Amino acid sequence: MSQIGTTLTQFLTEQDNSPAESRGELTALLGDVATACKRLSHLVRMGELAGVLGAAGQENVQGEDQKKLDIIANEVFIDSMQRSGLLAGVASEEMDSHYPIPSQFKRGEYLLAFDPLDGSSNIDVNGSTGTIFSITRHAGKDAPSDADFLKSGREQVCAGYCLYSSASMLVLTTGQGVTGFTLDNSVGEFILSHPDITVPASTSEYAINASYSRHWLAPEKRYIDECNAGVDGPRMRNFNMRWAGSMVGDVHRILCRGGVFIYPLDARLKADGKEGKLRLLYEANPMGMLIEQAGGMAHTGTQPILDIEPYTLHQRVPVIMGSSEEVARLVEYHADNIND
Ligand code: AHM
Ligand code: MG
Repeated sequence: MSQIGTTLTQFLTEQDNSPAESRGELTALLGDVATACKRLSHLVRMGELAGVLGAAGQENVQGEDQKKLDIIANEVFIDSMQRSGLLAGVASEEMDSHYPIPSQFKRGEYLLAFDPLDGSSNIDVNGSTGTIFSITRHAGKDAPSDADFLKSGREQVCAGYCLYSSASMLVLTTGQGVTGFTLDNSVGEFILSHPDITVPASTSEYAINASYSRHWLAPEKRYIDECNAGVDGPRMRNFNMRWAGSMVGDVHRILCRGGVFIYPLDARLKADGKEGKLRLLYEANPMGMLIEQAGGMAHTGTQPILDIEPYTLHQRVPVIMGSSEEVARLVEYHADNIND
């Protein structure tokens, strides 16, 4: 049984119960993920001293302004991962279509989808940011196409994030619960610090960007109004609100102490022809797997996030995830609304 103080590699080796022919693969792949995260953690920490702050002066495929660090993080991650011999291709928030592993490197049978620097509006103000990743299998030896990345969240073999905050933490699941590792900069290793992370079923804390409240649809309006009515309202208790501006920061808090994270579809997004803000393949799916593995719920309001069959690489979805009692309540409000 792994104990606090175990290194990431030791933990993954002990946990590995895959068949002999693929044993060690995920450990090696996650070792490269860890290396990429250590490199990014260093850059984030250096901030202005490394010349990485500020805007890049260009947009990504989704029409969002890129920060310098969005682009650097994408490059650092690919550079750290492409020599693994285990990946067939990589897809990211910052690239229009997937990146095939170049022919000079060995091609493997896994696909990596990732958000290089989530919460990038926090970079310049030294707020929390993170990297989110999702790993699936690629059947066969052929070079993948974008369509090969379109797998439901249930097909993820591993998912996680690295939080860059007061400490850098790698939190991951291989389908056997959720474990957190803290970067010990003195030895350059992620060390097991948070074994068996579980999300409490009940909570009195929610996370939503309240500045969009005028655009919310009926289920979110009702849910948040009831929370805000406090002890005198139908919930008969006071709720607290937190919004980190970084999904990694918010989901990390929820994994630590419970809560519900909501980035709903609203009238503003609908008017733009969007199905949500957050992306399915490299934000909602990996975070959804972590939350479910920790005993919580991850839903769109109409279906569990992990059940969605994706149709496009940068697909967006509404997200409600965290403590199961609160997610279930908001999902009920969505059902009531359909029936109205
Ligand atoms: P990003 O990947 O471009 O940084 O966008 C995702 C982020 C999430 O981390 C965060 O929860 C959300 O966008 C914040 O959006 P908003 O600024 O609309 O509150
Ligand atoms: Mg993001």
